[in-house]
Amino acid sequence: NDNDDGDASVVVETRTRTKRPPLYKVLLLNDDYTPMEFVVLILEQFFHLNHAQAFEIMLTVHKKGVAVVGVFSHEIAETKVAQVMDFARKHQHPLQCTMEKE
Ligand code: NFA
Repeated sequence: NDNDDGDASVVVETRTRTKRPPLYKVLLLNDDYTPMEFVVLILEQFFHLNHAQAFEIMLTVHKKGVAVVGVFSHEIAETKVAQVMDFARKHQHPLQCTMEKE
């Protein structure tokens, strides 16, 4: 009656691997036609950057051709890309915005 009668009290511990969901970089691409002020406006409106940060990133895209404007979950990144592409299209600017896995 002391719980030692052959009952195989074996505890099997399985290791749980907790993996974080992948993150996605949202990229803005340079072109020759979209006005600088329009790009700044987009960065302020959709990425919540202050004017100085928005201007700085706009200039980086202008000079380097591309820049990361933010890192998000897949769903948020897709939404940002869609918002930028819709807004640019609405104003007939060729601005391109894409996402890629980090
Ligand atoms: N290269 C554009 C211009 O000279 C400005 C621009 C910056 C466009 C960043 C797209 C992205 N008007």
